[in-house]
Amino acid sequence: MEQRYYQKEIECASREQILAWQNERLVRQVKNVWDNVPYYRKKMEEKGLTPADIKGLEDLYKLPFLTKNDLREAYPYGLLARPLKDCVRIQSTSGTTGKRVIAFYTQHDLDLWEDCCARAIVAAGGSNEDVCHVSYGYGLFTGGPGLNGGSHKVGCLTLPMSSGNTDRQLQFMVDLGSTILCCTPSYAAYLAESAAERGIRDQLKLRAGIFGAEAWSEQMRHEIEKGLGIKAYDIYGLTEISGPGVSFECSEQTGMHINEDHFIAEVIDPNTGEVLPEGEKGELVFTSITKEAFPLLRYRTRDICVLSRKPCSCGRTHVKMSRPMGRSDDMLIIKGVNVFPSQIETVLLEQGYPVNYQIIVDRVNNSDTLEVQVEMSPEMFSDQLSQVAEQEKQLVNALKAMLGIYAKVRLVAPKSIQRSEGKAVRLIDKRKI
Ligand code: DLL
Repeated sequence: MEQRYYQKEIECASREQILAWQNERLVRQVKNVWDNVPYYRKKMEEKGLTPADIKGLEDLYKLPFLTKNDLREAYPYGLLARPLKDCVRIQSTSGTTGKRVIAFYTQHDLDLWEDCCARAIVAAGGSNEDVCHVSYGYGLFTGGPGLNGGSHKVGCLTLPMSSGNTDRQLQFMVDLGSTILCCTPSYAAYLAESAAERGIRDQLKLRAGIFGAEAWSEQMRHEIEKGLGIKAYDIYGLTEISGPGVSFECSEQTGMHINEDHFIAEVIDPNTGEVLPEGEKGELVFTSITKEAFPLLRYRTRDICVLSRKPCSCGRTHVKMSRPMGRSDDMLIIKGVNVFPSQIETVLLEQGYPVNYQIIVDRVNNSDTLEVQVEMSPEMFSDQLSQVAEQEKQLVNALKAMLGIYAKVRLVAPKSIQRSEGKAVRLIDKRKI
């Protein structure tokens, strides 16, 4: 490969080499955290551990987990492993309840984060020939700054658009010939819809999209690819572990390669904490082995997924994670049944509905209720208004087959559900209000 930012010697390293890096870096990181983070040292002491007990990867399972709760307790500086004078940036989560999560970065941490994003852009075919249009939000959210830094490293002409102002987004895309689009999948779908409405779809030069930060399905990928005439790549990450680029898709698109030289991934049983073998579904846990300011050990992401070490045709050897199949804390319990919002989206898209919907959960007379409001496409709206009742019935049946419970379905007029410029808000659980 010609690209300047394809790190072949790292991304295609042998398994032995990767294990050697991880062993050495883990031992060093445990010592670093023990010496510099009293909060974590106390957690280790409570388990009767000292750094001498962690000799390599085989001892990783002994270390205590960290959870979002720990981050709240230690807020804001309690998990910092470097003096503030060495830190140059913070980023923060978009969380609306409780204390926000704040992650700290040294210059070295920013560099490695941007490297990870650069790898993702190159894996999506990006090079210094590209015009990279970054429509993730900038500011505290990691999406904009992460992809912006990665795009610079690859040498793309970088358009720091941030989210919102859709007319201006489309105008720049046309005028500057943007070739790569980075944003949330829901905003990509909205941009596709808006381009079609303005009749400018043919003037776009986009060929790839790097979409993540929220759950999206294979069907949604097809919708976006069709709407924008691109190949759509998934990218995953979380603020606590640096931001986007913890893992990313390559041309094979059978999972996202985790940057294993920086992050050790485990999948655990969310109920018992037991480490599960490769191929089993469970909660993803990360240990950051190269970060300086905010190194989290065994951080429980709450994202449910599967790891795979099957060889990849792209040549990369880093382990792949499936797209998250929901979050263990996003799971709804409705009338005692476990429901993941992603299951509802899958049904809607399979039945040919556009991606705009809202799930409303409530409790009436001590019983849970589930309502799904789904927007009709303009064609459905004008052609088949008389058939609405019939279509709603079909959807009720399809949802029942997937979820095992009754969901009330309401087909609503085009454009009546609010569009999102960042992460879409698709669930309103009135039981919690
Ligand atoms: O969403 C970082 C990011 C920005 C990733 C841009 C990709 C692109 P947070 O706001 O901290 O960070 O949210 C992290 O978002 O635990 C997942 O539940 C979810 N998430 C992130 N990427 C994906 C994805 C950013 N590709 C939380 N598919 C994570 C599904 C995702 N869920």
